[in-house]
Order: sequence, then C-alpha cells, then structure tokens
Amino acid sequence: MDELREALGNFAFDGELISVKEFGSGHINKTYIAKYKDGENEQKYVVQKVNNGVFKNVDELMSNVFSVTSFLREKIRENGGDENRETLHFIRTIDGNNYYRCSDGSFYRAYVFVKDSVSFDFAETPDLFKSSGIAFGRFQKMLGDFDADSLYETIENFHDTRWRFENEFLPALTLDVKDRADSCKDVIDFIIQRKDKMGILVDLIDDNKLPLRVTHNDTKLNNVMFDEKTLECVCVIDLDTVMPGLALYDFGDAIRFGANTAADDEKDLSKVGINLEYFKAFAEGFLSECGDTLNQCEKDYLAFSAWLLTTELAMRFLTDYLNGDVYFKTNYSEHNLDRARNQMQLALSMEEHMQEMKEIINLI
Ligand code: ADP
Ligand code: GN1
Ligand code: MG
Repeated sequence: MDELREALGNFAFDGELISVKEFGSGHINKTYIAKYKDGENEQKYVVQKVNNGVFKNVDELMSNVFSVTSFLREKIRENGGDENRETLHFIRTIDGNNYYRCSDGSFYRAYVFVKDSVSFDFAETPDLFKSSGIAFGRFQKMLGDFDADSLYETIENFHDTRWRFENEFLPALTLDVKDRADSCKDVIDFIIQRKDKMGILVDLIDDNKLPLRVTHNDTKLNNVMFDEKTLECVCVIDLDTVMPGLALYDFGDAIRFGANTAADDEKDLSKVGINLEYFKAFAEGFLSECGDTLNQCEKDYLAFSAWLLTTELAMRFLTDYLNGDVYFKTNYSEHNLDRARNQMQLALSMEEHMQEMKEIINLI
C-alpha cells in the first residue's frame, strides 16, 4: 500500500484523494480506482501497477499505448466523437513522464476513469456481445493507417501458437518443476494431439495470404467499456498488447471468452460449450465495422481462429500450471488447471460445431 500511496502522490491528479480501492478482474495488472475531489467535482482515476514480469520493457509498453491513444484521439475528434470518452486518456506524472517508478522498483500508470461506463465479465444478452464486436471491429478499422513499424513488440510471439508449443509448453512439460504433469494428462494429450493445427495461421502469414495489421490481441469482453445507461460500447481499453497481429486473433480471442456458455474457469465442464447465437452476434458486430477491409483468406479462417485462440489459451493456462502459476493471477492452486480444462472443453465443442460456425460466417 505504501508504494501505491507514493505513486498516487506523483501523478498530476486534480483535487484531494478521497478513497482508493482495488478494482476489476484482469489477470495481469493490478488495478485500483482512486476518487479525488476538486471543489464540487468528483473525479475517478484508474491507477495500475504494471505487471513487470509480463511486460519486461515498461518504456516500450508505455510508448506504444501513448502513441496509439494519441492517434485514436485525433481520429475520434475528426469523426466528431468525444475523444475523452472513446479512448483511454492517460495522466502524466508531475515530472511529465508517462509512468511512475516507485522507490521499490514497481511501475504505476494512471488514466481517467471512462465516465459513466461499466465493463462486464459475462454478456447477459447477445446484443451486448454484438456491441463489443462493433467496438473491436471499429478499433481495428481506426488503426488501419497507423504505422505498424512504430510499435514495439511488448510480448514476443504473443499469438504464435506453434512457437508457444515448442518454446513454452514443451519445456514446461519436460521440466515439470512442481510434479504436476501426472495430474493433467488429459489436457496434455489434447494439446499434443493438436500440434499440427497450431501453425496454420503463421504459415499463412509466411505465404503472404494473411496480412499483419495493428491489432488489439486481448479482446476479452471486459476490455470494452459500455455506457452504463444505453449499454452501447464506448471505449476499448487494455491496450498493452496492441501490436502487429492478425484480425483473426482479435476475432478468435473475443469469441473464446464471450461465446462460452460458462465462465472461463467454470469447473463443471457440462456447462461449457460454444454458444452459436453469441458467435453470430459478435461476428455481425465485428464484420459490420471491419468486414470490408478483410481479404477472403481472413474471412475463410474466422471460425478456425476461434478454435485456435481457445486451444492456445488452454495451452497457456496449462503451461502456467506446470510452471507453478507464475504468469496469470490465480485464486487457488488448481485455478490454472481448471481454466485449461475449461478452454479444452470449449475447443472440443467448437470442433463439433465447426461446420455450423463456418456457415454462420458465410451467411453474414
Ligand atoms: P488487465 O490487464 O489486468 O486486464 P485492464 O486494463 O483491463 O487490466 O483493467 C482492469 C479492469 O479495470 C477493466 O476490465 C475495467 O473494468 C477497469 N478499467 C480499466 N481502465 C479503465 C478506465 N479507463 N475506465 C474505467 N474502467 C477501467
Ligand atoms: C490476460 O489482462 P487480461 O486479463 O485482459 C492475457 C490474455 C488472456 C487472458 C485470459 C497480456 O488478459 O492474453 O487471453 O488473460 N493477457 C496477457 O483470460 O497475457
Ligand atoms: Mg483487461
């Protein structure tokens, strides 16, 4: 808490601090809401401790998010939108830096809380999920002419599933530092049996069939803020992994989170599966914004990408479980294994319904 107080004192916030509390359900950073009072006005700020184990180079990370948000602000203004609400608004430190380094070496950053907005861990209606599809599709479209070469790769090979298999999963399995491999043979076998399909998208990039674009890469439903009254999408947040990637990564990752019939750590696997109504709703929203910029190969692999990103995350959760839970935040010792099994079950359900998923896309 001392470091948090130290950080708060070093940002250029208006007014006096009234309260600060932990917030949100992200798996990576530690997020706080700080309320300030300036005369009659109350202002909420989001303050985050950046996970420096995950994001090794905070200068490069913050350079990316500042340049992307500056670019978006300009675009939103040109389109007649409200740039203070429709993209993240970062607060600099008193010294003018884009993050603060505490005396204990931890890193903090701050932004204005998107006014009158809420985020969701679960889409109660297909319409809400469709709206997140609009947000991510629009995000991608707006960044269509952003200079991809100016971005750093904040996490290397982030969605290179084959690279993760060879360089993360297999070494974790071989070392098995916590002696956990025997307890998760089902998921290990599931992953190994699907090894050959993991390289399909990266091979299509190498063959120049799939173009690299500036993409979000972490398109969970709770990375979109919605207007608390109208429930329309307002703003895409969590820009830490914005880097060159595939439109398919954004599509697939959003589906695996939002079109699961259960939460992504539900242990009762009979509740887990692909919700085709939600799949359709998201696809309609996403494609209504960026569909005309996608080439035929991208369209052909939309359904597959949902399967791939689900399988990739099953493997990432399993890898973290084998490594002793060093990457994702966990609430209990089997949490990562439960998540891995959940994603495995979802991927199996998608395998069963792949033809229907493809037909849904073809009819949009
Ligand atoms: P993580 O990388 O850990 O997922 P996020 O940046 O997604 O962290 O933030 C976690 C949660 O905090 C979000 O899901 C959202 O509910 C809330 N949040 C983050 N930034 C803002 C913001 N600018 N305005 C309002 N809420 C926010
Ligand atoms: C992490 O930060 P958050 O919770 O939005 C992760 C994603 C995973 C997701 C799984 C930088 O996202 O890649 O899909 O957890 N982000 C990073 O829930 O690894
Ligand atoms: Mg997040």
